[in-house]
Amino acid sequence: MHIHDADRREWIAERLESGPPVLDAETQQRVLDMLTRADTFEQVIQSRYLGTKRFSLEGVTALLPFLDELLHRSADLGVQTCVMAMSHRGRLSVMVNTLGKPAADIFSKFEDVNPRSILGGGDVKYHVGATGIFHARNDEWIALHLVSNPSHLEAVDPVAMGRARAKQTRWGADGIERVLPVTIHGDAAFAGQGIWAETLNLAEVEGFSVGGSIHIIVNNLIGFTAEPDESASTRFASDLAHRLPIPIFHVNAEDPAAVVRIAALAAEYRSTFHSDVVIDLIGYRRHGHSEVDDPTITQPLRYSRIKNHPPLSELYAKQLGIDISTRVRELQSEFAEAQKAATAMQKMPHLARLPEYWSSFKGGPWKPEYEVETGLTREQIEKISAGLVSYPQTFHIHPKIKKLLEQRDEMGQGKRPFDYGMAEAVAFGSLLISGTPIRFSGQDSQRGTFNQRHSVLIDIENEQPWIPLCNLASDQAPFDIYNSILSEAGVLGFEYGYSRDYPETLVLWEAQFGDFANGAQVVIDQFISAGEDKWGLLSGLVLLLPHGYEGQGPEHSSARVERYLQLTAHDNIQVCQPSTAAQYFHLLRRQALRKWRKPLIVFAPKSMLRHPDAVSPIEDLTRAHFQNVIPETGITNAKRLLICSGKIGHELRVERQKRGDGTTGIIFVEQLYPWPEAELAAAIDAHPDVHEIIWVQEEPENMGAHSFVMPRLRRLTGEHHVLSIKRSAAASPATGSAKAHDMEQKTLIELALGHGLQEKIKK
Ligand SMILES: Cc1ncc(C[n+]2csc(CCOP(=O)(O)OP(=O)(O)O)c2C)c(N)n1
Repeated sequence: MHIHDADRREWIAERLESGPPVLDAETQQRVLDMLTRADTFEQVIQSRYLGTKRFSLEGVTALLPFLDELLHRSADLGVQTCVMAMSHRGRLSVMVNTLGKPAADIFSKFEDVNPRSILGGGDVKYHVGATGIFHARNDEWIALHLVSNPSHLEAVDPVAMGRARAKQTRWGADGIERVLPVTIHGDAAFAGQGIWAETLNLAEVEGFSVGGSIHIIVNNLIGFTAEPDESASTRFASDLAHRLPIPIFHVNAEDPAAVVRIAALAAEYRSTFHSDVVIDLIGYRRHGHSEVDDPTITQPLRYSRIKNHPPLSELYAKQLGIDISTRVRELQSEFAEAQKAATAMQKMPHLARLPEYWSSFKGGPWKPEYEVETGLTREQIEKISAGLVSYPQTFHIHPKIKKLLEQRDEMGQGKRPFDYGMAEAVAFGSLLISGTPIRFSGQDSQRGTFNQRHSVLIDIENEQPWIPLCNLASDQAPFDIYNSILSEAGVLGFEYGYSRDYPETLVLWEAQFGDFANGAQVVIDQFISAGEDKWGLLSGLVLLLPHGYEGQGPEHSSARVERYLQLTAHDNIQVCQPSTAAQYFHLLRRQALRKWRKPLIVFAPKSMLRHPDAVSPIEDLTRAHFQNVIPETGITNAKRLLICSGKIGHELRVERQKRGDGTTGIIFVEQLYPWPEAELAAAIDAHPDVHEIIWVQEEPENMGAHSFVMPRLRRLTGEHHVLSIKRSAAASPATGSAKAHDMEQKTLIELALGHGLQEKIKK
């Protein structure tokens, strides 16, 4: 009744008020068989692997007939792919009974065969992803993709939506008819986790909508040991979904006919209205949270009743008057055979197959052969720039934007150095023209938080948009840039998911300020940095994190460089801080053009956007590569070397010039990870008489790259005693006082450029 559209309410009422659900004999038999399989599967695991966790579905086994009917009906309605996400509860059963994975493959995970092959990597059996085929009764089939997920409940929700959106985009105009997203939740997690609320908020937003998804709460009325009133302030676990005008069906999981009816209705409603649908499937939990927990300690009365309550397969068989004992024995021996086969396995089977579009991309360690040239010719730059500064004659342009485009025009012609905004636009333009699609999202990203991007121009008389990057060439790839909802975890998870199913697209997510990315820490820790190690899954997602100490207080200074560096190992991610416009240009192009797909963390400029020392002549865009290290070339044979990353290097250069200092060299580390050992060694060796090497950073000692860089620099420089200059260790990233910031910054620079630091320290 909270759905404001009367047509939709009537649509539901008509179907629900047409009498009780009736299943034909064939469907009844099929449902009974599924319930029998579900119960027997769990019972076999319980007897064979006593004391291991499996997160049994018993008590809500009706999930299987629900999914079955949902998929059959969806196949009738044209669905060909289903992206499914679920947590631990019943996952193994869904893998076998819905995705059709061989039971032996699942049992092999219990046997934990060949552990040496995954030392330090891999994931537990109830988190790994799987792919399968669902054979529908209309002779069509649906490709099923069960998304890999971490233990962090609900974190997979936006990832699944992003994946579905990418698959829909691949499909083209009828993508939403062909690709169905389904998410399966626990009741406590659905009510409790904010990332889920963020994901729900994406449902109708342009750029993020997936034409409706089906959300199933496997509601066993308990969360580990917590009662429903301890998990939510609302009557139902599903009440959060009331924020959207979407149907919420509370379904008795002990009533198979009702379950099947609502499954069909959900598929039809989604297909008719392109709307989300929530199903609150209410049952119980037969065992403890996992099978090693004893639930009688916390819920003794409930569990003494559950002990005497027969499984649904038995109840339903009785209701239908069918004897299932022979079928149960058949299933028991089928699963026993599978278990025997699992014990003989030498290798852990792969449960998922990557789609064909991943075949040309590489993961694993970086190799020199992955490198590509990223420079453009002057003619190419001029041509792209001309497109970037053009707009229709009828377009009424804002006077400030007119001026900006005039300046960009001069940059394109080599008459004015490039700033970051234009460097980014030319990088994007060149990629689009050569066929790489671009998807970009973040808060206020179209204009740019720092008034630097202006990718979408607004007509001052009618507010119609004009997007130069969409109008460069008739055969160019699509450019999509979205101002996202005010969420970090939800949107970053979505973009990570999108990158998982569209490796050919350059996918970028921008934090408003880098600090805010820690609202999405779960996505960064659990998916972006660990996804390849745990699941062998790659992503080329770019995170743009504005970073730099500029006196704006504790929350607009640090993108937490240290966090990303701490997450690095096995070339899992790239961590870069491009210190010039041209470097940013090459970095973006490198990310798109290399076949090596690794997440890229970019500490992006703020004041550096307009710093005169950070602009680049057009020649730097025609150079071949991104430089992992920018060596000191202005001074030969420096006596002291300051090594740094990002904005502080420009401040040091400006001050050095003021002081007329001709003996201090400044080296920029542009890629912090993978650590550019050889390039940095060469940059240092170019100054054989150096007697002082100092790492300089703006961040406090316990933050920034300090603890990552120092041991590496010391190892690299051998006999040199490497010193460092940084703010004192602090609990908060930066001072709240602009004046205190200036004093601190001046001290840093004075320490760095005042000669004889070692002497001073000794004294
Ligand atoms: C974000 C997060 N917090 C805590 C946990 C630990 N945990 C695992 S399962 C669980 C209870 C989940 O209850 P519910 O969502 O109702 O699902 P059920 O296990 O009952 O199916 C908790 C608290 C977790 N996995 N993820």
